[in-house]
Amino acid sequence: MFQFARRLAFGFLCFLLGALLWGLPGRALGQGSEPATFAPEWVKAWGPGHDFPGLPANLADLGANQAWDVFLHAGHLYVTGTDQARVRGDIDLFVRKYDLDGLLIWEEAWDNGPKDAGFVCVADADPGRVSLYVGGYTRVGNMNRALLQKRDAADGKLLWTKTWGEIPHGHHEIDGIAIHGDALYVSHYDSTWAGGNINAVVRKFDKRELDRTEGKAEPAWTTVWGNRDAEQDTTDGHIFADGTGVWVTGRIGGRSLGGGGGGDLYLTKLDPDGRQLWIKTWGGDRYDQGLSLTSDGEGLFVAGWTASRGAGAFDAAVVAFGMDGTIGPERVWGGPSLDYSRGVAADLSHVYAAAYTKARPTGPGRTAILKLDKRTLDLVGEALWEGKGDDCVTTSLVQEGPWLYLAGKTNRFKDGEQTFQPVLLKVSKDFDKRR
Ligand SMILES: [Ca+2]
Ligand SMILES: [Ca+2]
Ligand SMILES: [Ca+2]
Repeated sequence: MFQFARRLAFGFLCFLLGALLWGLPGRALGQGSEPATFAPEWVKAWGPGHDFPGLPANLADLGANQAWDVFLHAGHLYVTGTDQARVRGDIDLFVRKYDLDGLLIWEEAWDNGPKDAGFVCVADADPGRVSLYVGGYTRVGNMNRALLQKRDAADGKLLWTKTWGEIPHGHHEIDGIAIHGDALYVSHYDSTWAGGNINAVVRKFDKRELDRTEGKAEPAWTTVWGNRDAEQDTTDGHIFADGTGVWVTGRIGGRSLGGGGGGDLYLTKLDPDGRQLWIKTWGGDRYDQGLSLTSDGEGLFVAGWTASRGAGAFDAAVVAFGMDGTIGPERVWGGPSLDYSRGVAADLSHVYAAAYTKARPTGPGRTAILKLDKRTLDLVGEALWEGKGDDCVTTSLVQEGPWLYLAGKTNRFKDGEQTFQPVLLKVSKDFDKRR
């Protein structure tokens, strides 16, 4: 529940912040009087979709029907998330496989408890087959336990499930998985009730041991950072690993939920033995958080949000780092109301970020794609999804060749209803050249 409670708190806070700015003009995009728009190559939205009854329409990144991650491997897209479509009020994990033309190859649902969530999926080539790892949480008794699954990527069949978590009434949520050789790194955060204390955690597993024990193997090590008894120290979004260790982002040193309590966006590096080599922070006096990252092996790009800088409320932030933690250029983007970015990808020349933007605090949310010069992070393109949308297709973004693939949720196919569906988009990297 904490995932949702956290976003609820964020949403209300942003609503309050935004309400103070109610009279300001609502142009979210930076340049020009009419924002450019993009038209997806294809759109896949599914399920009858219904969120919590009575949920205010202005609460953006909250709900039970959402694609939380998309992963591209060997010409296929893997998508995981949550949906509420099968049994009202019961939230299930889903996993889907598509080809790059949007053809659905298989879908699986996992209904273990009242709340089961998939937040990250990673495909990996084992000898003789492609495997899929899925991370999230499952509600068991009075706690949300961290959830790690392995599936056969050919048909989605579940091979094993592993859960852990120690804090009664607490929340343990996996948001990041990275694989290098036989090393499988999992990032999660562990929260006490209502988020009084949150700790950032990475565990390393041996892939072969997990297979040999059908998921029962213990981690090779567990590393925890931040203030262990207080404060909010999270891991968020994707992580990256190579032979020298693993890089993780999130928020460190926060003292309350929502926009208060400060805390900073960070990037940290752990070596293959779990030693924390360094941690670098970015932000100001107010709330700053890294929500995901990507790496091309030569540098890292963290996407998130900042209340310390920008045009008002929260703004989206993209921050470049060297592999050694050297802080590089940054891009802060948004208007007077709520903006943030979670999906981020890089190719040879550009960084692409999926951003959520609100023109007005109580208006619909819109999905924007930002195109940044990879070296300077100068904004070279920006566009909103065309049409009258109410979307948040910003939770994950991957790229290959001339295409971007975005995952999130949308309300645009249920016009007039307060309901969202998980959604997956394919968009040209030349989106900004259209129109
Ligand atoms: Ca803590
Ligand atoms: Ca801060
Ligand atoms: Ca803003």
